[in-house]
Amino acid sequence: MRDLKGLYSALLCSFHEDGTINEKGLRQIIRHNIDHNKMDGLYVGGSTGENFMLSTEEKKRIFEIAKDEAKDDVTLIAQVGSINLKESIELAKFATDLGYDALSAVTPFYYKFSFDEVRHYYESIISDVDNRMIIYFIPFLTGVNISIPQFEKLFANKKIVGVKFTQGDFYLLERMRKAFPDKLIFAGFDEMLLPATVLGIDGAIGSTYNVNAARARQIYELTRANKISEALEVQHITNDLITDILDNGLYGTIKLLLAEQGIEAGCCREPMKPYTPEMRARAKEIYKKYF
Ligand code: SI3
Repeated sequence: MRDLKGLYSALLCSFHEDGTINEKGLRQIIRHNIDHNKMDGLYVGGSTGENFMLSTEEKKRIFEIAKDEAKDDVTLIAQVGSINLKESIELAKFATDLGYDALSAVTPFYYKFSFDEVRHYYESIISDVDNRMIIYFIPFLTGVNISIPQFEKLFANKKIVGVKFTQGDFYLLERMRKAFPDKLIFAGFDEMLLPATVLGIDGAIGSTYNVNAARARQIYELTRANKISEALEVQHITNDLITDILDNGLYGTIKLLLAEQGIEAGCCREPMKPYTPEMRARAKEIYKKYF
């Protein structure tokens, strides 16, 4: 069984202007992450992949393309979460059959689900598949919080091996590290990679790693080697870059930065807006400034 620890790019999906998947572009992004960025793994079908705007068939096609292109070169995690539980169960089976190393599922969102309902959701997704599950915990987008005693209940299921922790609460992160030394914790905020690494994470999953992988690797390795001031220098540059990316539109700007490197990263999916000339021009400036 493959070790899941390490740094993952949250995989972007390339779309044509009409919103259909640009398979050639998607394959180029995957190869770039493996060959150039030297990532340990890819997190496929997450927020960065614009997953929650896609049909079931499109989600399956992206899982297929990623596995076909990556083969066994890197670790692959399939994000299968959806508020349509039947779809999540179907996608979990599909990704497991394709040979994905692990599954992940966002907490069910939009409705105010009770903890028992959240627990039922995770148990149902994994009950019929022989695979590992990483909880995708991102309360700032889902509004779903999970307490330490609730995590303990979820982690009682041996198939639930970890959490993608997209949260800026370092007290909670420290409490989780102490409470669950044998579970995997992946940091989800690229701008907080250094402090999360200090607190003993097992890896990180990020959108900006698609373009900023070398700096992310430096931050992670320098921090683990206790070279904190050197790591902080790199985190400062990284956070200047992330601030500029966020100001210009997160996923679109990362795609435009990839396009500067000759990758057909394409457009974002509606209702995300098309690129404006100003956004394109700003992305070129960002590229010149940081790369
Ligand atoms: O599922 C996903 O693709 C992720 O959540 C990846 C990751 O946690 C990113 N989160 C979101 C919501 O995009 C971060 O990498 C984030 O973009 C970055 O830290 C900038 O804030």
